[in-house]
Amino acid sequence: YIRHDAYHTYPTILSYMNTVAETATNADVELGELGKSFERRSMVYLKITKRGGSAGKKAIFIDGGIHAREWIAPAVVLYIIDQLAFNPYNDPDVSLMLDYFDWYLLPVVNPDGYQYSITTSRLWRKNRSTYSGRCLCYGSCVGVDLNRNFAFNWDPNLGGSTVPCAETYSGESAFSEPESRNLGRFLCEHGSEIISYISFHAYGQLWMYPWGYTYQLPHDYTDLEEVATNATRALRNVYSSNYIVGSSTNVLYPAAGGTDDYAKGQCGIKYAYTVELRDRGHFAFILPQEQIVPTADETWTALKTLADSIIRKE
Ligand code: 0X9
Ligand code: ZN
Repeated sequence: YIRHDAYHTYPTILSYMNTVAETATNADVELGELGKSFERRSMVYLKITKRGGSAGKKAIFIDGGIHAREWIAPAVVLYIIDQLAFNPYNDPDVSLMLDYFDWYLLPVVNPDGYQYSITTSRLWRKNRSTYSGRCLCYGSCVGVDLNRNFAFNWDPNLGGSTVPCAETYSGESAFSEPESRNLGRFLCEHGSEIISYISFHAYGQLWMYPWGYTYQLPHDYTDLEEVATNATRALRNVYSSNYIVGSSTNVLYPAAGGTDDYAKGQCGIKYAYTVELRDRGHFAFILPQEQIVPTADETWTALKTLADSIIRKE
């Protein structure tokens, strides 16, 4: 098993996921692969369902670690996996969550970048792709910002960059990267089944919904706003962490090519969110390990309320 008060390498995360798939006591757990990363790492997810079938249920898809240095995001996804698969606190809400939804959990969208941020460069953000033809300015032009690479209103000049060395390089074209292609394909293949997509990032304590590519709001934004407001209210009740709710362009900045816009705009997933976890800038990306469990705890509470709010609305 795995400690939740420490960050883990990608190989450790993979072996934990294998263990969960074999030993889960509270649900059926299936291991799946979205495809391979640029460096040929396996992008592994878990599907967690109620014992004895899931016919016709809606699903909730959760990911983390699309940005390498945001270590709290994979850690929170692992904590959620643990709660759903083992229900260690015998929480009666968990069976409700499994009664109503199937769960897809992808802890690390960007395993190459994540591993690189552990072994070599703590503040790495992008993936680790290299292509012949990309310039070698300033000695290093490795990597694309995967959250600028999704094919819905893709625009490298809108919160991204056409410069390969930039931190927010959007890529040569939409879906130029295997990681974004793999995730995008899965989301749209399961688009009619998935009712909510939640992507964990850090930091800033923001619970954001689309759009990121425009200041305009989705036609159903009041539904997204209501569910997010309920979730963050519940979150606040745990350790008094304040979250701001709003569309990502309005509460953060415009940026096209994100996963949330793609999930909603291209795949038709109604409740699409990007969540910036703790903190508000004190430790920033270097969130101490002591804060993993409290962050995961409050986020888990938010997630229960989110699921419950969706049940009651739909
Ligand atoms: O810029 C991002 O990709 C996200 N913030 S972060 O500091 N974690 O890098 C926010 C993405 C919000 N969603 C869209 N812009 N679509
Ligand atoms: Zn991020």
